[in-house]
Amino acid sequence: MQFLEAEFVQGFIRMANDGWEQGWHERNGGNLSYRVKPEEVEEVRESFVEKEWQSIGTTVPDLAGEFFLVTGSGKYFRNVILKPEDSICMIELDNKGENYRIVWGLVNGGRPTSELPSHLMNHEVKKQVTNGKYRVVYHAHTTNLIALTFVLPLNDETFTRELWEMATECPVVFPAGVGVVPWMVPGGREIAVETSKLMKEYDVAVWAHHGLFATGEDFDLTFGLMHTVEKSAEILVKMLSMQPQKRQTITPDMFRNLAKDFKVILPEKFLFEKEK
Ligand code: 2HA
Ligand code: ZN
Repeated sequence: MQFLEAEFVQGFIRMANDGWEQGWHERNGGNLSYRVKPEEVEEVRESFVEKEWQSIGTTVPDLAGEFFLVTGSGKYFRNVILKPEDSICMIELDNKGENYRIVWGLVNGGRPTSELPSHLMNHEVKKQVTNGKYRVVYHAHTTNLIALTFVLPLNDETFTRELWEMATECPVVFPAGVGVVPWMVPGGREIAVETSKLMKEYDVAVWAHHGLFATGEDFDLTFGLMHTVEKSAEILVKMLSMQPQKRQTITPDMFRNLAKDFKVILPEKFLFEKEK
């Protein structure tokens, strides 16, 4: 099969373009990665041209030998649908999870996303805690959520509770809540370590004054998660712009009732009584 015809490649390209159309990917902002299934690797293996091994910049032993489809460093989400072979690549990890090599794409040169350490460390944690179910890691510069990181205290409890209150579906879509990483230099191992620690517990991590990371089983669920969190952030920005106090909202007991009917577990640490 032609590489670009494979369903997982088509799904990746569509998701990148959906993010572009949402306005979350100015210039080269954001990045996307997908842990490719073994049978999908075989579908496209005949297209591989293996390049030299390079250091990942961190170690991910539980991902040794795996293949990933990733956006390229400095590449624009806008261009993924127009020239995928120049904008994205498939990489293979070595048998220690220390090095990668490009096996397809980035035909005009370049490297995988500058956030490769964060993507791979998140994949490693999610592979462990979901028994291999999760395959997608997505980073976007979501406008309203970023705006909130200048206004709300930077902790998991506040972000989770405020986002949950803005739309009844939120606690059902992300019942575990969201984690918050304070401002850190992007692109390196340190921010990757902090983010992947949060990913043991959450599917979403906020990067203060920068953007969001979302993880999930497939493209639809991961994009939908990003979209739901950002929509909720937009409602909160609109609400705070009208008046600082809520006249009415969803209360902790209402969340407990919702949890019962929708059969989700909502951690009590997010259902605190607020000070008046
Ligand atoms: O430019 O979003 O975090 C890509 C990024 C870095
Ligand atoms: Zn970014």
